[in-house]
Amino acid sequence: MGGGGEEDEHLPLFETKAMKGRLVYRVFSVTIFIGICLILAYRYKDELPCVDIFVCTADPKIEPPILAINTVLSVMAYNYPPEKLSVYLSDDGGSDLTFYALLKASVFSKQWIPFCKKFNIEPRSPAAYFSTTESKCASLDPVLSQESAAIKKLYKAMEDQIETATKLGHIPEDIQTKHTGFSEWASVTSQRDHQSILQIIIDGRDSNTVDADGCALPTLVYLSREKRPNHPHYFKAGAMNALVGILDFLYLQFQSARNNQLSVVQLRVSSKISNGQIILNVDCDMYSNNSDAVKDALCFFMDEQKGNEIAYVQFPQNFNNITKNDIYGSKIDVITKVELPGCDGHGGPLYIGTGCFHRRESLCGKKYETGYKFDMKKRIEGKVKESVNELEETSKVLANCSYEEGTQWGKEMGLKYGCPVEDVITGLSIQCRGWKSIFFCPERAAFLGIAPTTLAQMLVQHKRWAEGDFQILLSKYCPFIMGHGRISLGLQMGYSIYCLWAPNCLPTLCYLILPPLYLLKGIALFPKITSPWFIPYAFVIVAANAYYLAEFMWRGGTLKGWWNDQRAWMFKRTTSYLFAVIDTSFNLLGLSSSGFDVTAKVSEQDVSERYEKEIMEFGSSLSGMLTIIATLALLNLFCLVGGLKRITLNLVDSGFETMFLQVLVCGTAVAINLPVYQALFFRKDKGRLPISGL
Ligand SMILES: *[C@@H]1O[C@H](CO)[C@@H](O)[C@H](O)[C@H]1NC(C)=O
Ligand SMILES: CC(=O)N[C@H]1CO[C@H](CO)[C@@H](O)[C@@H]1O
Repeated sequence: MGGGGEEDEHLPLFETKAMKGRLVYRVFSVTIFIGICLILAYRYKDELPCVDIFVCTADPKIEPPILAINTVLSVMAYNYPPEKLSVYLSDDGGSDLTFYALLKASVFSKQWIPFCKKFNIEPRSPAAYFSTTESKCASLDPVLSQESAAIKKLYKAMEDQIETATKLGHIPEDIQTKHTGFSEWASVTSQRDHQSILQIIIDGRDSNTVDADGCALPTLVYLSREKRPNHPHYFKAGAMNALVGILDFLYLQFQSARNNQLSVVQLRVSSKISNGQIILNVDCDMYSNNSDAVKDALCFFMDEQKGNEIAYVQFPQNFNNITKNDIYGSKIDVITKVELPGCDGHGGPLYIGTGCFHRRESLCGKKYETGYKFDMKKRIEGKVKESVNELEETSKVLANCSYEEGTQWGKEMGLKYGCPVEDVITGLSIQCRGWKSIFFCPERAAFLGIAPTTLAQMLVQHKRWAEGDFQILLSKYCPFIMGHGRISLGLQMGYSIYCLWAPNCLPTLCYLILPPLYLLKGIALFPKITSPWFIPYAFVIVAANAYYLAEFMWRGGTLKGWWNDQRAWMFKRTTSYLFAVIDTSFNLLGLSSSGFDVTAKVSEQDVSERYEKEIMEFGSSLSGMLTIIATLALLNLFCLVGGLKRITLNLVDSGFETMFLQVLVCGTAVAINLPVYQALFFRKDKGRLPISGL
């Protein structure tokens, strides 16, 4: 000790430091927790509940059958006892092509599922698997590479057959004779006018139906509910409700209405066929990227202490085709990594319509009661003794138009009708009935979908969301009214972030129109740089943007991605949100009713190429929205040039000092609009902005 020099003597003998990477450690402990849950789940295999999976598709042109069956195959291959898994493809397009693709997929699944389980491959959507890991596996394991090549050949053959039929537009006669199901289409006049079509393609109860390894297969059902021109069909909410249903509705909430018919009215297709206690719903473009996701979700529902109050477990919406700098701001990372976890802390996230596990009862309208305990093991079986054909016949009627007449479907039961974001009000009502929900955002995405690849797709999608959320605000479902006293104030505010998206268009439009016009005229709108009132402006501008930038970068974004995100927000606000406000106002005045636009999931070759090069796709359609974007861009450019000229010619009193903020606002708008000028004046490709079209 004494041997050290002067300086050494003053050094402490030990010190305590906060550990770096506490976040990493927390994530690590969560994974260990999940691991332990999984081990428990493994130990109690018999106690696992049955899970029904609904895959929803709406239009075979926009969402091609091959996309839908890849999702179906990925969820059929979950690491979960197949006899406890049932997969329903809800085809609102009523297309025999989709049915044909599903038949093909059912045959292919007999090879695909054992292959997945044998080599534990991920992801289990064949298209995704063959496009990613193929090259890697070839060199590693000779057995795997050989089998993989064989499976790939089968997959390609199936894909070819489906694509040939899709190109042809109908199913060839010789194929039609191979399955009686096709005869249903003889009486289908159009997508909007047909009877219920229900086919149990794989009957999980049948011990003779096994995969190539002799293991059981999950039940696989094709459903296209009845549609008639004079019956409202309520889009996805209607499709989901035809499936949901409940058999063991013991609490008789609606008994006053129709006591004796109660059990009949609540029954819908899946409750009749499989009646799993847990329901997972995914959009047809969202394949499973983690074959253990079902078990992960069950860890929440099956927790002894807190599991009983959970109505749904929402996974974030992730995308597999986002480019590095995300030109359309699709990644919504700030929403999924900051806002929704925030809602989670206040009672639970919104239900966002896809990638969500539900407790069947809460979705069907049950109120939460303290002390409620549901025995996951207890499963009330449907009439399983019926033969497949009988079961098809008796289940089919449950998807008919007339079935919902005079019932609580769409009101107190199932998904709510009458709003473009039926999922959000459905989630809100579930929470108002006393249930909690969980937002689960694992590092590895559990579901991967397709993000918009053109500006038009993105703007249309956002118009629907913003319009739906704004309608909620103005309706009796307003979070502050309906949620008052039922959910926490924090959560009410959480909902209002989205409900207030649409009216955001007004201030944005003001900032994009007034400062440039006044700049051109030489009239000052903001304080001079030398004025003390300049300080709060400077502070708000710098601090708010710095904060948002930091938040964005912290979540793994790039600087350019942030800039693109700002542009995407500006476009959404000046077009999608504006149109949402206008349409909602018209709606309130009873002038028109809104429709539901499905966003296209496929794009032309050259469009994809431009998307990958991160060149914005304006295209020629949707001219209303594009006209606004181009006009605002040109207005700002013109006024900036005019205004700067006026300042440099000293036509304004102490020019820059007075006009600094206006030049800043206008200049930022011009900088952010650069791709618009490029598209207007310099680009020659098909994705440019046709000046003549404006
Ligand atoms: C999807 O799963 C794979 C593992 O198969 C993983 O490496 C990848 O990171 C996941 N994708 C996302 C976006 O999390
Ligand atoms: C980068 C990327 O993966 N892009 C893909 C996104 O999805 C579209 C539509 O399926 C594909 O065409 C792109 O190649």
